[in-house]
Amino acid sequence: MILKEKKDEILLTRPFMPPREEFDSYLRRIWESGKLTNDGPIHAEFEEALCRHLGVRYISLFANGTLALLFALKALDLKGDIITTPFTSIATFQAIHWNRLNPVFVDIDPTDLNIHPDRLEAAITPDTCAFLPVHVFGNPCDVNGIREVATRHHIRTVYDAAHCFDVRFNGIPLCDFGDLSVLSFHATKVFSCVEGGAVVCHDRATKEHIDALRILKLKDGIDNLCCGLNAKMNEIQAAYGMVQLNHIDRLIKQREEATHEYRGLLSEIPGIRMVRSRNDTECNYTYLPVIIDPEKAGTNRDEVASALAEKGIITRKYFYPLVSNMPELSTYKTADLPVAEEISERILCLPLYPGITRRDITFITDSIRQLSR
Ligand code: T4K
Repeated sequence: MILKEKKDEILLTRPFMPPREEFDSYLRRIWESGKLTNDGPIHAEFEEALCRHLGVRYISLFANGTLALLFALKALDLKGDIITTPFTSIATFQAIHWNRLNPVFVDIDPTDLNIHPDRLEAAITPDTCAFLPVHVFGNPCDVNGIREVATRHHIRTVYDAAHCFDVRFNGIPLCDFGDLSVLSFHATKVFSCVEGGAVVCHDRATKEHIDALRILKLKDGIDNLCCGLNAKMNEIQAAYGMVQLNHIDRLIKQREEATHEYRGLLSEIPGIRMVRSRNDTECNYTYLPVIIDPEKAGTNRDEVASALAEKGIITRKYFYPLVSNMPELSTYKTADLPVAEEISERILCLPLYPGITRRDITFITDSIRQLSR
């Protein structure tokens, strides 16, 4: 057991920094061409490369995941209520809010922390215009159940798949479900463009519509300036993404190995539960969320987070507080959300990134063990 204090911080995550020379070759092209943004050649290459890598037909790139989500909703021209989860990033709510839609929060399932199709169906009213489920921590929602409910009620589905790069469900890319699906390429994500995001859609007309909304440009004499907004990805972000693609398989493998290491060590500590992934899922091991049961663990989430912080171990309480509990949103609260409330009080994301050492994982888990009875 490693008991000594560590001097260096163990961050929640560390972005993979690709070899400089690989990025430099793209920078050279950009410097030579002088084309920095507005649908340049590397942007086009990156879209194609991503479609091939992920196994989807159409992708529209954005400056970040929040804007991608905002534009996915915008593209569907929705009006009314949108049923979503309170257990998510505030970004999910922001996209709803900026589209002047009303969020209706429903409770989550305690096993996968996602919203269940039965809950979605029970919350439908004549004002419901769409579902916005989130595949939290990259664990798939019940996509088939949600599709069945959505089809029966003629309701559009946009998935917040911010955590889902390279996740596959029954062999199908998870980001290919729903009418639209949205990825984030933020620096803290499995796959990064420094900042970035994407909307995945199923047909060319929808892609062209989304693309036209996110660029300040006159196209075929039609002006998109009024209902659109500048939200596109630039050439340097796209170049960074191209380089990351060369390494992503190995990076996910390293995350998988670290996750297994954690699983073995955490299973010995009472009251600590890792969120299980489904057998039918190829995971990307994006986060390392644990749920701490205070009765069984003899300590609680906040005590663990503080004690780890004192040792330089950086954690995050994703997602606490619940979006529905944020003071500015009190007018939206629609129902009791007991499972989401409890999970948000007990969840803690532990450090996980490619290259985290076995020694660090042992230090982290030993530090938690010391707190539990
Ligand atoms: N939907 C969902 C479900 C989401 O979770 C998110 C974003 C979105 C939509 C929107 O996507 P984006 O618009 O972000 O593309 C982070 C991220 O900013 C955010 O992307 C993410 N979700 C959210 C869950 O977490 P913070 O404020 O917790 O990250 P920060 O800066 O505290 O960093 C966490 C750790 O990573 C620290 O230990 C430091 C380390 N780090 C971070 C950065 C940015 C680095 O080592 N290098 C870095 O460059 O928000």
